[in-house]
Amino acid sequence: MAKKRGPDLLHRWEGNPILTIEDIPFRCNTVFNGSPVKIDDEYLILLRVEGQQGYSLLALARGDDGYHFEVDPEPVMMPAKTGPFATYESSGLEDPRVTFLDETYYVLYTAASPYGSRIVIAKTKNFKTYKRIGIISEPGNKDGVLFPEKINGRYARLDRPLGSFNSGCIWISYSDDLIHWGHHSPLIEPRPGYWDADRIGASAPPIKTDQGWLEIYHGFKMTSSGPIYRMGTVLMELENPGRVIARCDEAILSPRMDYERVGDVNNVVFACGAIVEPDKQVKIYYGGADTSLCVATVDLNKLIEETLI
Ligand code: BMA
Repeated sequence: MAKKRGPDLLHRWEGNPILTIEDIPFRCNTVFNGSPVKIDDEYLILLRVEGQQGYSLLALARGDDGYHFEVDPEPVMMPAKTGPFATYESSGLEDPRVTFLDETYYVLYTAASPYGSRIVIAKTKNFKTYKRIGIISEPGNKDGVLFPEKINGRYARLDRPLGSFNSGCIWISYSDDLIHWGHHSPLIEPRPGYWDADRIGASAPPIKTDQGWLEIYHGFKMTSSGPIYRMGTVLMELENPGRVIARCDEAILSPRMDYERVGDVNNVVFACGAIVEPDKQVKIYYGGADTSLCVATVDLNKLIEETLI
């Protein structure tokens, strides 16, 4: 008998969600989007946790198999109360993305405030102490992800400045020092008629593969009952990632399970990072309905193949 194909390319872990507020040792409203790293055999996930006040902060989860996690007793990053970052973080720290580069873990997160979203870069070596090093975008920008290596001698990142009609494209930019960014150019845009018709943004830090840089991004399509957030992929040239090799037609994951369908924001799957295991299985960590953290897996070659179709 032919093997039954599921509706999604990604395979959800049967034990999803991996984290809910029941797993957070301090009182909070919700836990959702998180960015993973694997250091030796330990998995860490930098999590977005929304407090009861309504703004988000960052917490840290630790585990040894990629599926079971414990969360540290205290948040690891709170919105700055004083200094140059405070003005732009008064409504919280959102959607961290972690990249290992130059022996350092860099965290790009969205600083939220009445001035609009801005991208901040911070760094850590131990995930206990974090040093903010710069505000690297104008207001109206978010979804910043840093490439894990320099490209032709310059740092590179993707982000999503808001464009006309509250929509926006994914852009690429370059920098010599991680603080001052330029050479901005659009990479991909929303596609009318598709699952990513109305808004898109970078999700995971780009993954280097033999065939190019693989970006797992998110997109939404507006419906009469609100947006549906899905995940997809785009492949960029290794030497010049501003050039797209291929983009998936089909979403790789759509909200279908109750924990993706129903929550603080319904119908959302939203990734902030992935781990590529030595056997090329990819674990993609994603928020479900802005109310839990989940994981789904897929073979890296399959992900690339489906992008190239
Ligand atoms: C985006 C971000 C994400 C969130 C998603 C769905 O704009 O704010 O943190 O998961 O919306 O609400």
